[in-house]
Amino acid sequence: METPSLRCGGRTLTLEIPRIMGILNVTPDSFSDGGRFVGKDKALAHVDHMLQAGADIIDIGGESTRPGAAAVPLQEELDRVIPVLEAIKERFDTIVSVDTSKATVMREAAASGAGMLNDVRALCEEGALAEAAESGLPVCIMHMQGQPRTMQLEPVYDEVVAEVIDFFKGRLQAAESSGIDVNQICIDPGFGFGKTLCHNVELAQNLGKMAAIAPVLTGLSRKRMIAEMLGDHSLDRTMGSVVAALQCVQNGASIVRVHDVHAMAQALTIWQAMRTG
Ligand code: 7PJ
Repeated sequence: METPSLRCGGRTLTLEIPRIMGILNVTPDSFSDGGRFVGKDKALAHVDHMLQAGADIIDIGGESTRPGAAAVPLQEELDRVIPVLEAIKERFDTIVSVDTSKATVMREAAASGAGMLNDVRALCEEGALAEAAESGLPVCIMHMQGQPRTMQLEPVYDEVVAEVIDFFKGRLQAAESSGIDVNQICIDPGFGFGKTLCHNVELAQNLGKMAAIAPVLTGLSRKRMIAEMLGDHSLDRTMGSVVAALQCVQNGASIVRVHDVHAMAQALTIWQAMRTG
């Protein structure tokens, strides 16, 4: 099989080795680095740090989707994301992904040099399929049960893995019908988005089945599931997150979305060296 690669605007990202997507939150309320990178200078300093540490993609998010979070108005999301995106593109030669569900944000992001779209609502919002098609950019479509405000109240599945895979098949068809090149799509099981710890673990164990459909992206960095597995919500989640992400790679993930790029990059370097000799 040919190694998949993503055409990210002017750059190509091959997926023959695992890739790191570094998280840049530009929300005032994000759970782990809330408010820290809202200022442009701080955001740029953090991007510089993540790129030096080995990030292949920078993922900017202006809508908090943590459990319980409220919706963000369009203009506010544009004001948070677009100036930072422009500043990054001006200063760094890297692939910038934009974490959004809104068609207008996708359009503005593509016009401002974004190299990828990352949609936790899998292009289900009005106009999103058409904007993604128009942009020609790679898209990560994520599975979520419910909406952020209520999704963790009582997630229920008969067969979590089969249901998530069926969802991806449906969204891939919808994307293709809208003119999106299916080779430009990554899929993400959406850890913590309407899932219990058991659901999350079962999905992580079955990433290979998803990787047979499309390249898999996973994000579990610093999430509650890490604290739950450690049995302690007061502990630092960095080490747990790195190990969990590495296990996702082992199980078939091509891209890992992380806060702690330096630690992740070290883990992947050692993993590669020990595998390939
Ligand atoms: C994810 C995301 C994820 C993708 C967030 C957080 C919450 N995008 N955006 N996958 N999570 N593709 O980072 O904890 O898991 S926001």
